[in-house]
Amino acid sequence: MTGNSQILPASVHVDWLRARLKGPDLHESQKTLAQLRGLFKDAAAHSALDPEQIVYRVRWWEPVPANTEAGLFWGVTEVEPGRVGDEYFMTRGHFHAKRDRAEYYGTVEGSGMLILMNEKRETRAEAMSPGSLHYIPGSTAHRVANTGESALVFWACWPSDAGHDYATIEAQGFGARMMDRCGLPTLVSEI
Ligand code: PAN
Ligand code: ZN
Repeated sequence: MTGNSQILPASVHVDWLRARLKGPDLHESQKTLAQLRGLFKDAAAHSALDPEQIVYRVRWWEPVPANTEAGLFWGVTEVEPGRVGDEYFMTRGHFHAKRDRAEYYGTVEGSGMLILMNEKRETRAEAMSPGSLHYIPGSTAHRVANTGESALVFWACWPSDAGHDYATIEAQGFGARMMDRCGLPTLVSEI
């Protein structure tokens, strides 16, 4: 065989202008309003909405098995525009199970807020707009709210051994919520 047998086509491609991932063996998940019961503050507003409404979709690539030490995953999340009462559609949010694992987010389309909370429950937000790059340090829970009128699309790159701890957020939430206040996205403390 010639040396060319070592040259393989890339298996996964990114449409950089729209961020979408294409390739075999990608993982996909989506969350509907029904699956996000209990996430939003206004339960009455939640039950008045179509339970089948999709809030967000994730497509991601695991080039190495989950929990592989020192590997990396790449994913793309699309959060639909919408609100439950005054609260913007958002992802569930999580700490990484291995607390010290960091992550990058990069915004491609739309506008939103990256909500970050440290282990002392101190909560802050970074504005997301096309091109914005966000470093999420270890020990920092992260959630994204779509504060715009169109889909919010961002890519993420995280360690393959990070894991996801959803239970802590399900039990305690974030220290603040991203709410529409007179048409402006506002971080409203839960305390
Ligand atoms: C992202 C998130 C994705 C969906 O890929 O998993 O945006 O949010 P939830 O996982 O909170 O539902 C990431 O942060 N990976 O680690
Ligand atoms: Zn993460």
